[in-house]
Amino acid sequence: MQYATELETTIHDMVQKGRGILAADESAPTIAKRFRAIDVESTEEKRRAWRSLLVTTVGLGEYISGIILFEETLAQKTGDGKTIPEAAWTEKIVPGIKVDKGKIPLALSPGDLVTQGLDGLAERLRGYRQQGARFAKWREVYAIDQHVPTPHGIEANAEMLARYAAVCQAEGLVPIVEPEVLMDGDHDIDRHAEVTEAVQHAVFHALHRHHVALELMILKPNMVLPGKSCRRAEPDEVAAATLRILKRTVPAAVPSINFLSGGQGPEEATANLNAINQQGRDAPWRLSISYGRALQQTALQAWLGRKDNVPAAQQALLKRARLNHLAMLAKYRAEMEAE
Ligand code: 5MM
Repeated sequence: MQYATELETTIHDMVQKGRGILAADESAPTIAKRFRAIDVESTEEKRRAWRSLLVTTVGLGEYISGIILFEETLAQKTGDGKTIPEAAWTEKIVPGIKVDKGKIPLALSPGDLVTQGLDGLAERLRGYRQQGARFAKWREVYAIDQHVPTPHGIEANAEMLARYAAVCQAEGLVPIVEPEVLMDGDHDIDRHAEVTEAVQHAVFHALHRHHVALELMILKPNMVLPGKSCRRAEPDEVAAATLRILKRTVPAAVPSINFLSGGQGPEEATANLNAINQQGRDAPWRLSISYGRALQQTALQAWLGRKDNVPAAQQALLKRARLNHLAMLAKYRAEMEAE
């Protein structure tokens, strides 16, 4: 593989004990929704200010090894004139880029979704690399109801993820492969487990077909949880179900599994990660995070779009990052939230 050495270096810089990934790659509609919750209009300047705040948090690099950015952010600058990717790297946080173009219905397969963005991907990746991105991320989304995802939907999505990952490795960017089985619905944890197992199985089969080097990618899966309208599960139950499914489906060659938070509350996501690391001491992969909302939510609420709130927001971010760092080491306790 042409870029094997670069890919190995990126994996080395990103996959480290006690460090995880911050997902700050919200597309325009999603960041507008997050800002609306704090009464802030989503202008380019506000998005620049928010993402600058994240990457200029002093000490963040102790807990965070990678940040997923949105296309617009790659060219934006922090107050001292560094680009956002450069500012991230001053904390040894590897900058990466979300490269999918969002989900659409899968034609003739009612209820199934599929993600678009493969056309011209190699050219786009070359441009992102020049702007400082060293890894990429692509998300496929699977809703659950009685009829979906269908076996055909699962296969079609796996094919997309594998084709994306192969193009990334050919162009020298580490692929984060993100198949997200949604928590929305009233399904129980067993149904979520059943779908997650089928999805992961198909994804790894497709990655193999497309010659993707598993050592040079990162998996970003959902945890196995009951649907949002179902009863809540305790962290030990979530950890047992999640590890059971991942051990059945994810080869040991994958260096790291970085969970998405998927709508869990910040404390819930940290407690579940802690239980996963407690029960997963013998697991072959690192068990870490690639959280968006569960890392950013408390910081956004402290910021409220105001310059004078930047230090408080950075403290809030640092606190969540540190608590998740402890959860990666299986040393988190709920009492620490109040400290
Ligand atoms: C599932 O979403 C990813 C992880 O975020 P959470 O921890 O909040 O679940 C996240 O990287 C997501 O892919 C981005 O925010 C982009 O989402 P959109 O919907 O804007 O493409």
